[in-house]
Amino acid sequence: MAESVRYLKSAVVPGDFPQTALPEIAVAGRSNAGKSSFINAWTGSKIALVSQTPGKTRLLNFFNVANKYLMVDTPGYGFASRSGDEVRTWHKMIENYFLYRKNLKGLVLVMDVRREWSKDEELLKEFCLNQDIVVYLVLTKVDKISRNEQQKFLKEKQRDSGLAYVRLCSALKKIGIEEIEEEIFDLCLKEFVPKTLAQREKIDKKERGKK
Ligand SMILES: Nc1nc2c(ncn2[C@@H]2O[C@H](COP(=O)(O)OP(=O)(O)OP(=O)(O)O)[C@@H](O)[C@H]2O)c(=O)[nH]1
Ligand SMILES: [Mg+2]
Repeated sequence: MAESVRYLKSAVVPGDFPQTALPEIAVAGRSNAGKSSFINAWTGSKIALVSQTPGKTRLLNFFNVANKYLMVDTPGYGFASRSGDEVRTWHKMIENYFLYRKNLKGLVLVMDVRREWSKDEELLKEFCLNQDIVVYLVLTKVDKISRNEQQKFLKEKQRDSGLAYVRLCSALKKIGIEEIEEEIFDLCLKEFVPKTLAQREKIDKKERGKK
């Protein structure tokens, strides 16, 4: 469990993204998939907004986790009642983020375990893999189905996504969260997290100077 997590800022364009040397992971997925809930379970907080209404998260929300890395909550795609303009704005924002964010080391793709792998997930996956960003698939809300179904959906998603890392979890019941946290940390963040105290202090000082 993360020691401390704090909200840094919300942003849309690269010029507004927080400037930091810390590595970053982004959490993306379909609207209402459970992204914000997953971030809260991961960080042991209620920092990311969760709502019954799809489309709650509209901007890229940056969080600092224990001064070790940043986590970014991204707005979901596939929200049917969004207007054409909103969809275009979303596309531009996501494209700018995934193309230009140098800090980004891993994508956590969150899906409701019961949903099918679609071309939206495929696009995000391809986009990231082409830039050597690790893609980690989290199938959430497993508390809603039986163990047999969980295994069935897991196999299906492993097959359809072709991804090496596909894991089951429930943000609600805190199932699988710690294992996922450890695995993602080892895969995406460990080698980039400052190792010495001096390095940590340098980064902290830089961040303080920006406020
Ligand atoms: N049963 C169950 N419900 C969950 C779980 N995770 C999220 N939910 C519910 O699913 C709904 C959407 O969760 P959010 O975390 O807001 O989803 P999101 O992907 O951030 O949604 P947007 O920001 O709108 O794209 C909320 O009603 C949550 O309470 C889970 O593990 N189990
Ligand atoms: Mg959200």
